[in-house]
Amino acid sequence: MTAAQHRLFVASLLAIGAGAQGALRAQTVISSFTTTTFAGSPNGPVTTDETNFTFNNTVTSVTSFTAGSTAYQVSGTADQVFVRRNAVNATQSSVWYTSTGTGVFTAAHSEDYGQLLLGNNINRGSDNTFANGTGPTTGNIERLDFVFTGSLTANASMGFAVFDRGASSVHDGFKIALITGWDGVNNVPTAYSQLFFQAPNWTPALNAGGDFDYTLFRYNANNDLSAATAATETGNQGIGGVVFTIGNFNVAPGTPVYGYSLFGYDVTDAGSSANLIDYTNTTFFPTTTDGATGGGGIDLAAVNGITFSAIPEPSTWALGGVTLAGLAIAARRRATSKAGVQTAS
Ligand SMILES: [Ca+2]
Ligand SMILES: [Ca+2]
Ligand SMILES: [Ca+2]
Repeated sequence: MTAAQHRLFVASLLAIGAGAQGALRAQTVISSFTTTTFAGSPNGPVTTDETNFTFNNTVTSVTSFTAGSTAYQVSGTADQVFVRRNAVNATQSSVWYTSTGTGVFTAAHSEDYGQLLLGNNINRGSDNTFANGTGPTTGNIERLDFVFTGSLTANASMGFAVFDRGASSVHDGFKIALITGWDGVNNVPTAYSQLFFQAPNWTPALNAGGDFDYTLFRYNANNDLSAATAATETGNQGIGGVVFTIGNFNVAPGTPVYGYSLFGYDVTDAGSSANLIDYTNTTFFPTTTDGATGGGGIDLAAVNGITFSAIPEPSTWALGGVTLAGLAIAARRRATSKAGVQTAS
């Protein structure tokens, strides 16, 4: 190989490396996922307004997923959730539960909107989360904060996933930013990463067991879900998911991260992430958000505040094996050398 050929060879390797890094920096639609189910004991009635309903208290958690060529596994769980509503908005909200028959629901009933969403259970979630209005199909949330009180340390293999109930290719758009500063006294974010997004109508829809039946529960008391105003509307859809890595947020490895916030697709930061802090500023958080896929229509599955980490590829393990073998040979050499020294003394 001539010097010129060598330079070309090195340049092509660098180009391949840059391409791979570029791929890692984009959010990626999840192509498959695995779950673990924890069966519960059925109970009902749980509230005066849902007297005829049974909740099976079953938790079905996402344990791993594949996005692009990377597999991820659960690595952490947030301990706090904050539901940010603008007081000028209506008090309506809407949630969904997977149903297994008339009046029988898979998950546990939740009496609090935030607690319903926090954790890892694809059997329930929120409906039209960021849609504003007085109708029953509105969630009236401006921002959802999922917080790791002790903070995380950003690393390149870290991923944050968002799951939406929906039909194939019509999943809802939304925006997301990492919380990089947190006031633990007042429980408010003080700094954000750059705002990132998933455009509407993403595909494919996923569901480990095919589409499922769900029932919508409506409420009109902000986060208080103890008394439903309606619970008869049903549907049949699947679950889609998207993973974001820290590269999407322009956050350097080693940076403390306190969790992330989700936003409707109409939220803007006008080029400054500081504008994401005040969710009551209607310049950046419109209070007229509609429930369309390009607005506030996302129907979150309750897989929120979970960090995932990329599972090293087999080739990396093989390389690690070679390295370990090398270390073992070096260790034997040192042991032999040391033994020799002992014999000499
Ligand atoms: Ca949806
Ligand atoms: Ca809004
Ligand atoms: Ca929706």
